[in-house]
Amino acid sequence: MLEDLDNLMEIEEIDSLMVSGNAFDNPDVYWLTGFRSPDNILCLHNRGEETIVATAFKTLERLEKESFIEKTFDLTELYQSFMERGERATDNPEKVMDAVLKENFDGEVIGVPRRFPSDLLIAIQNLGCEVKPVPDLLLQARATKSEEEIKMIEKAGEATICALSNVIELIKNTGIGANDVLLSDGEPLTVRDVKQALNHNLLDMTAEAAEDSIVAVGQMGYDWHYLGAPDDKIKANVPIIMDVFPRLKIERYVADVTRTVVKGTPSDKVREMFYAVMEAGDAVLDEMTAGANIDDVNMACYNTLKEHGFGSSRLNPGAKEGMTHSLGHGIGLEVHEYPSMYVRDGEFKEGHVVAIEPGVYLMNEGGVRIENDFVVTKDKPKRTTMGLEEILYL
Ligand SMILES: [Mn+2]
Repeated sequence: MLEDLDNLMEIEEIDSLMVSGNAFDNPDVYWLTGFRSPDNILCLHNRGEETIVATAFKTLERLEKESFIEKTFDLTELYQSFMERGERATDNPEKVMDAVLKENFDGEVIGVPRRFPSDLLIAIQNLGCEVKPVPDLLLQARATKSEEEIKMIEKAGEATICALSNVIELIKNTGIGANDVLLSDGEPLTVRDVKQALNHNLLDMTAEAAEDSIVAVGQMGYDWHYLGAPDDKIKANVPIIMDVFPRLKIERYVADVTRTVVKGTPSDKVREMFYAVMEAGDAVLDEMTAGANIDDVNMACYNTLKEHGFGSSRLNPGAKEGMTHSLGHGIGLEVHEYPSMYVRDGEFKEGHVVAIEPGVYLMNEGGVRIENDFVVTKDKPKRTTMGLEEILYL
């Protein structure tokens, strides 16, 4: 949360944090300002003070109306002086930085996140400031969500479940043709059709696929990040993994949901995979509470799968089958945020919002994955992606 920023800066021993970019190419900027604009701005957060945004012209006026920033630094005159010489601000990073820092910074160390423009970085250093990379700081601050943020993630979750429900209905209403290919209105149903249907449904709820969606049919699902090629045919009697991670167009928060369905009859093995994955997910929820060790929660999942005869790369790094990816990840403005589940010594905190995605992958069967999003609380985690329970075959 924004409130955590000053503490994290103190731990890193930085006096100020500088962030540059725009809401659409840098989620840190949107998170820090609430300014949804394609215009690049410069944010300076002096420890213990309000964030200052330096910008010019109409962007400044819009920022004052649309963002939650209360302190601004007007660069209009400086930019005009560049224009008089036929130059732009980007031709003069040192002059811009000099103006901003002279007026707004009297500390020593400026922290910069992983995403920071190299020309600005060199300019600050040339001006004699000490620069410290703090690649994790904003990720850590963003990991714990405010009530407002959780509401937006819930909204993204509702849109995702709704879109997935409609697409599952579409698959359910198909016929089965030669070679088990599903037929919709007599035509083979393809991954292109399913993704188009997903995208239309999401747009109706002012959300859109953040990047792409995964629609993996049968053995293709063995590779858990196989996106699905447009011409892949949707088939009966094999698992169809649909992993959808859309972003709300206005609020910009995401959800991440996976369902695996079979039209027709699943093999006995796929049935076993499905129930093992369901149980592993439940075991995680029993453990995942504020203060719980991340490794312990991981183990609840992997040990449950092991009891069902499925391996994992966590228990055996050489594993080729079983659960060969991480338990999940934080979500927020991006599909992959902190907390990371790869870490062994971290703990879950109240307000973490995580996508938990147990899955089992076998070369000959494909994959089964079930993914839902949860808010970590002092008690049981609160699920934000309600609906579509227990679906295996249609
Ligand atoms: Mn995920």
